[in-house]
Amino acid sequence: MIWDRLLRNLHLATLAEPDGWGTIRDAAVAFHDGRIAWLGPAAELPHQAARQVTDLGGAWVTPGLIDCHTHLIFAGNRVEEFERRLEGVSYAEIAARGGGIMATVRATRGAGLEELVEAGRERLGNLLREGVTTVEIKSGYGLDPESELRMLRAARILGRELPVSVTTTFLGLHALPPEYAEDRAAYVDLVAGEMLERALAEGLVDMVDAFLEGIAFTAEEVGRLFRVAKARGLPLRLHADQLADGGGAALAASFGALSADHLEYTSEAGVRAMAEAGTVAVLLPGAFYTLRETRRPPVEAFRRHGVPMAVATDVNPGSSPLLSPLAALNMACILFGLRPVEAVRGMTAHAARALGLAEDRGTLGIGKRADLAVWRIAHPAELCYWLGADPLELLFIAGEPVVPPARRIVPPRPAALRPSLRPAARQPRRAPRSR
Ligand code: DI6
Ligand code: FE
Repeated sequence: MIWDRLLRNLHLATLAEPDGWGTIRDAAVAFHDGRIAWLGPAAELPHQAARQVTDLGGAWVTPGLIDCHTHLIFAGNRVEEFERRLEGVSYAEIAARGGGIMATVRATRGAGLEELVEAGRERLGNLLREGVTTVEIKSGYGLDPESELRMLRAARILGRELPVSVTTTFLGLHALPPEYAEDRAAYVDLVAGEMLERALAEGLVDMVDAFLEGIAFTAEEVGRLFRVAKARGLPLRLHADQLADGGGAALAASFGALSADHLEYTSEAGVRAMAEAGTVAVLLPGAFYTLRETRRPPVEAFRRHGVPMAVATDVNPGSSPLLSPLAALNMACILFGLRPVEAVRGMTAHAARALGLAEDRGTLGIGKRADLAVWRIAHPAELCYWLGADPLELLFIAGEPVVPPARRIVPPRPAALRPSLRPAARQPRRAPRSR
């Protein structure tokens, strides 16, 4: 057999050990058919030909990063809400007054498929630029059947268009749309019924998520959706215990959810339930930082009970306008006290587990998907250390080299810039570009 590609002159952090980086200095890696066919110390490299040989000049190589929790498809942004929060109005108050998530829902309902794809593509480019090779994208800013489907279609299009793998999550229970204010049960029925059915029929759903919180949905409402989803064999996630202890961690565990996410207010009993169920704790320091929270997730208890911790950006226009996975790693260390190796494992091995993909990716080993990030650093802990550095040199996705796109901010679109200030119906479907 001739390998497709051989990488030489590199150091590896495989993340394949339960603790530690899984370091192999002076290593080599071979790919075949998009998978890792061999890896180890260069001195032990078998005599085998490769179609292409790439010298990485002493760079460090890690698994491609996995951003396992994002809401990166949406229209408009919420900069005016950012300003109001800085004046002291809380996230929950803004939501209660019809702003917050609902402001983005109005903008997203008024946006066409192409506009959603374009905005998502630019945001996703920022993630690739920092080493992401797999990303999860949630719906949840449509909250009606057509708009939820449009968001999920946009996510699928991005997955086909870009080299990155996209996993979709249906988040119909994100906020209660005002048209159902008097009949919550009818909305839950719509989500668990028509919306989920149609999204499944189009092949748009890899997982199901919900927002369990005082400002969102109750345990009973989430349970109704989860029972339906579980009966359909769908993996579950849950936004849990972000603003208060709503018993979300234990609820997620009781359904055997892949992950419970946020978890600032999770109790020891919740942690224990997650440990027993094998549910991953997804930590989202960008939301903690943006909302200036002070209550930290129970990291020490997760360690003690052996709950795997993942780290993600939670990219969204309200609580985490964070387009930098490396900044999320830094925040996980500085704000939550993770060790750098825990943070990086949280965006590789444990993130893969939160997406049900641990067999396939998230660590480097023979047979794993050849998704690798090549970094210009002298030690992998530097991925957590620098803020605002641009250390990525190259990606390999399914064995193919991908030159990361230039770092770009989302170009301003005047008509969509302040969506909450104008009714959705009057928004042009395609706003004029101004670059
Ligand atoms: N938790 C979050 O962090 C996002 N959704 C959620 O349930 C925030 C969504 C937003 O504010 O737009
Ligand atoms: Fe979220």
